[in-house]
Amino acid sequence: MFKSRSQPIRPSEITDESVWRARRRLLLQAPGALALAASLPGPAQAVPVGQALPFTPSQRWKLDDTPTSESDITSYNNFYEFGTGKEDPARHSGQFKTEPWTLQIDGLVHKPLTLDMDQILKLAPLEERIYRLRCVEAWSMVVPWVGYSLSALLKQAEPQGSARFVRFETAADPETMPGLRSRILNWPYVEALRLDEAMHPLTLLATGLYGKSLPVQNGAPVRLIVPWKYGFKSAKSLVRITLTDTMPESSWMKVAPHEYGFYANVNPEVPHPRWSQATERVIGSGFFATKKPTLPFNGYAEDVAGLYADMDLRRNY
Ligand SMILES: Nc1nc2c(c(=O)[nH]1)N[C@H]1C(S)=C(S)[C@@H](COP(=O)(O)O)O[C@H]1N2
Ligand SMILES: [Mo]
Repeated sequence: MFKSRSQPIRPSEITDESVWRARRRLLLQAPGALALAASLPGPAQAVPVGQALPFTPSQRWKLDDTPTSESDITSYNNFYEFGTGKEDPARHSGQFKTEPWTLQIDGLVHKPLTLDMDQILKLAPLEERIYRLRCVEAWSMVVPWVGYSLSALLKQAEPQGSARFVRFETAADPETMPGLRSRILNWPYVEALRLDEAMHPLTLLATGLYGKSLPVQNGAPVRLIVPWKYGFKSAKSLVRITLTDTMPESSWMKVAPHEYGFYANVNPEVPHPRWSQATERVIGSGFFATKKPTLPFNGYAEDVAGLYADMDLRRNY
């Protein structure tokens, strides 16, 4: 049943991590795990926030680090459409409607698509991938996302030979997003990737976290996750994906071009103009927050450094 988001999520609805861990062990052990999970009440037209999703744990992308607690992941957010404070997105997103939802794929493609959430969820098998999310503000989290490679979706649309970039546009509803009253960014929030970055298997189209559909504050119902780049590239609540032949201007490039470049690859050697990027504060480590050294490409250099082989990463930040 679709739950009206005007009511706050009760603590009892939030899966305790131990439950998630036990469920995950079960999924890892059972060979018919996906079939079993798929027999759980499947997504109807509506995609309620916090609904269990059928997934198989990724064998390839799973950090050994302990995931950040679900309560930290869902209460410490950047989602400026709902305000600039870390607690604003959880507090002020109750009116936002994630159903019905459509995601449009257009531009330089042979097959433009308009998909509803049911179609998005069924387009490819859902995987759980445990990624690090590194914000440009020098904090990080470890998040068990649910989703599949964005490439699966892009392939369905059949990119044309002339396509070189992918532009991501996100929801902008002034009625339900109080942050739009602020001019801190110009709305809608826009991000972009080069086509080869967008097609890289690490680039995730995420529909859930901790085994359940995304809470609004984390980008419901469907968002982008690009784990080797600063978090701002990972656009939330996607409504449109457009393939182009020219480099799109992202919202952050527009507002502060000297601070936020197109690439935004995590790079501990290139400080932000106002602070260092050499270390990061690990969210959830309590009052005595631990700091850890930031890794090139957020630890994914082996997977993605080849994409930038002949580029000066100091200039192309
Ligand atoms: N539409 C939209 N997407 C967004 C943002 C935003 O303000 N609006 N903030 C970005 C930033 S700066 C970060 S760090 C991540 C945070 O994702 P999380 O709240 O799920 O941890 O979302 C990114 N995606
Ligand atoms: Mo961020």
